Order: sequence, then structure tokens, then C-alpha cells
Amino acid sequence: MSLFPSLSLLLLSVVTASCSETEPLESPQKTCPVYTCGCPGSNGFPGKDGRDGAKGEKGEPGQGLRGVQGPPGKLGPPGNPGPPGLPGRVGQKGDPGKCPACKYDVAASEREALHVELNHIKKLLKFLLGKQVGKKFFFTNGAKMTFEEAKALCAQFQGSVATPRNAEENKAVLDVAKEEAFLGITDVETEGHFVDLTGQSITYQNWHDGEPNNTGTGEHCGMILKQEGKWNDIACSVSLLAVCEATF
Ligand code: MMA
Ligand code: CA
Repeated sequence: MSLFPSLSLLLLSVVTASCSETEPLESPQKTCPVYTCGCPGSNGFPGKDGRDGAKGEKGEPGQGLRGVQGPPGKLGPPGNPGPPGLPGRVGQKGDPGKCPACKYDVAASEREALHVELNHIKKLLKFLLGKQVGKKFFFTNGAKMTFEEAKALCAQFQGSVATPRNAEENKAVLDVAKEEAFLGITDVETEGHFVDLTGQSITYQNWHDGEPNNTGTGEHCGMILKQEGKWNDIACSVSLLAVCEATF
């Protein structure tokens, strides 16, 4: 018997034995017949470097000396304007000036005398009118008229048809009127939305229950009722007492 065949058999068994040690049998590609499998190669070279990891936390400041301070940064954008300042002091009284159309120049002493006289009259008027709430006076001449006529009458005194802004003023109007009287309010522009004679919405109102109800052919004016000074809307064409309000 030759030595060769037994040597090759021995070699083959060594090879298969070392293969089965390194390659687990579960692997599908390892089901090949024993004679076609090679031995695993030696480890390859290490792969390329991986990608950079996430940035680490900021380190502690170093030990070295601080550098010199850099130059100042660029000028920032202008800030918002500040609140308005306090009002300045009242200036000195100007000279009376010349009135080209005036025949005479009223002397300072005469102006002073007129001023004193006017104040006396104002004082008397306030006393006679009686009804004052704050700076506002309420007054009537006892005449009845339409709303338009009442407006024209009150305008003569640089005043307006009485427009009470609170319960105290409402009471004062009732005290002066003692009967039903027009108020300086209207909803002629927008039905149901009463405004004062400057067109401003009213903030105080004292409507009677169920009013304003805009009955009949329409009621676009306001009036004060005798009963508790409650308000009713009424046609502007009716005749009612005119009560005015004005400041002096
Ligand atoms: C009733 C009532 C009022 C209306 C007047 C008109 C007497 O009161 O309906 O709302 O304004 O009538 O005269
Ligand atoms: Ca009414």
C-alpha cells in the first residue's frame, strides 16, 4: 500500500476538522460538500475611519492668560422712541396785540374792570341757575318746543340739550325740568343706537322698562319722564320742555 493516498486523506481530514471549528454549521452557505469549502482567510486590514462623533460638551476654560479685549462691536440699530416728556412751563403772557378793525385800543385798566364785571355776572347767573353738577349747569326758560328748536335754543348759550352722563346729572335735570323734557340724545342715524349730539355713543342711560320701543311712525329722540327720571324714546316733532346744559 502506497503512502500517498493515506497522507492525502489525513490532510483532508485535518482541513475539514479545522474548517468546522471556525465556520458554524447553521450558516446556509456552509452546507456545501466538505471538499468545496476553503479555509477562512486571515483578518483583513482595519476599515476606514468612522464618521466624526457628535460634538462634545464645552470644556473648562483653559489655564493660560486671557487675551486683550477686542475692539468694540458695530453700533446697534437705534432704540424705540421714549415716552413724551413732561409739559414745559407755561410761557409768559403775550402782549394784547393790535386790532386793525378796532376803533379804540381798550386800555389795560379798562379790560381789568370788564373782567371783574364779567365775573360778577357769572357769579349771579350761577346763583340764579342753581342746578350745578361739577362744572355743568342745567337750566330752562319753561318753554315747550320741538327737539330741533330746543337744540337751536341751547346752542345760543354755547350749550347743548341736557345730556345727563350719570345718575347725579339725571337727578339735576329732573329737578330743573319738573316735567317731561327732551334729552340731547338721538338714534336717527341707527335705530336703537342712541348717541349724544356730538355723535358719541352714550355710556349712561336710564331707560324705562320696555323703552326705547320706537312706536308709531318712529321715535328717534330721548326724553326724561317725571317718574323717577326714567327715559323714553319719543318722536322728535312733539313739543316738550327744553332743558339746556352749559359750563361758564
Ligand atoms: C307710550 C309708550 C311709549 C311711547 C309713547 C308715545 C305713553 O307711553 O308706548 O313708548 O313713546 O306712548 O306717546
Ligand atoms: Ca317710546
